[in-house]
Amino acid sequence: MMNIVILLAAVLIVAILVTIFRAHTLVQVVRGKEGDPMGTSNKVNGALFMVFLILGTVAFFVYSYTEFDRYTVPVASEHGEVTFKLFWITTAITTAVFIITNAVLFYFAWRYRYKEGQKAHFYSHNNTLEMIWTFIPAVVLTGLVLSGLFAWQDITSKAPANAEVIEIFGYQYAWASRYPGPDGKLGPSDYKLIDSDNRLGVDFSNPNAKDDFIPREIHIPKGEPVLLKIRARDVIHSVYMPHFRLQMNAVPGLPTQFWFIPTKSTADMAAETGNPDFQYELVCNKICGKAHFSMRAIVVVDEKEDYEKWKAEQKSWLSKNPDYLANIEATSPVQVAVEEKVSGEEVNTSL
Ligand SMILES: [Cu+2]
Repeated sequence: MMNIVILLAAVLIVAILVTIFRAHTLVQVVRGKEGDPMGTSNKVNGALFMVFLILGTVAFFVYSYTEFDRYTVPVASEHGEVTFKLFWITTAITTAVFIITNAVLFYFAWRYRYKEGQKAHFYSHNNTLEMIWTFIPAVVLTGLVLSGLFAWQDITSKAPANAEVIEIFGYQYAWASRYPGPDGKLGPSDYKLIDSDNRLGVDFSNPNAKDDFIPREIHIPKGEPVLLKIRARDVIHSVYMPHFRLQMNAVPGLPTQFWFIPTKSTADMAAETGNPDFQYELVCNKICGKAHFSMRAIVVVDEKEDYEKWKAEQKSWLSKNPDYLANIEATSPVQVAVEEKVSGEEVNTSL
C-alpha cells in the first residue's frame, strides 16, 4: 500500500513540474521572448539530470544497505565461500565503475549544457587515453573471468569417492529425491518406465534398484561430500539451493550433477539466523510452467549420526509398493506383444 502511495506521489510531482514548465514557456511566449532558441527547457533538463543523479545515488545506497539481508543469505557450504568472495569482488569493481561513469555522465549533461556564446571544443582523439581505457578494463575483466573459470573448474571437479549420492528429479511441478539404499548404488532408470506409480521411471527389476528409497524430505549430512545426480522429466528445471550457493539445470534426457560439502546443519543455521523455524530449501530457478512457483522442497542438513539414523529408518520403494513388479510384468509392452502375437495379430515389439 505504502509503495503505491509513494508511486502516486512521484507521478503527481512529475505532473506538477511539467505543468509549471509549460506555464512558464507559455508566459515567455506571451511576453515575446520566444526568440530564445532554448528557452528555459535546457536549464531545467540540465538541473533534472543533477536531481536524478543525487536522488538515484541516495536511493541506490539506502536500498542496498537496508535490504541487505533480503538479497544475501548466509553461506552454508565449502565452495560457497569461494563463490561468495568472487561475487563480492565482481560486485565491488563493477559498482565502482558504474558509479564513476554515471556520475560523470549526468554531471557533464548539466555542466556542459548549452549556453549562449559558448562553443564546444573539438577534440579529435588521444592515443594515450585510448590505450588507458582499453588496457585497464581488458586486464581487470581478464582477471575476473579467469578467477571465475578456475573457481568453476574447482567446484565442478570430480566428486570424492565417498560422496553421498542422491538423485534429484524435477518434474512439473515438484522435486523428488532417490537414495541408493544400503548397497550404495542407484538403480538405472528409463523414461519409458515412467507411470503413475513409478514417477521417476526407475528400473526396479534391476538388483541395484531393489533397495532404493524415495523419501518425502531430502536429508543430507553435515561435513560430508554430497553428490547430486540431477534429472528432469518434462521440461528444463533448475536445482537451486541458495544457502549452498548451488545451482545446476535439470534437463530432460541429459543427466547433470553437482557435488558440495554442507558446513552448517539446519539446527546450526536456526541458531545463526535466530529463526527457530529455519529450513533450507531447494527451489526451481527456471521458469518451467504455470506452477513453477510451487517447485519448492525442504532440505534437512543433519549431523552425521542423525543422518545415518534417518537413512536406516527409510523403507525401500519396492517394500512400500509390493505389487509393482508383478503388475509391470503382466502389462509390460513386450509381454502384451508376445501374447498378441500368439493370437495371430501383427504388433510392433519395438516399444
Ligand atoms: Cu521448474
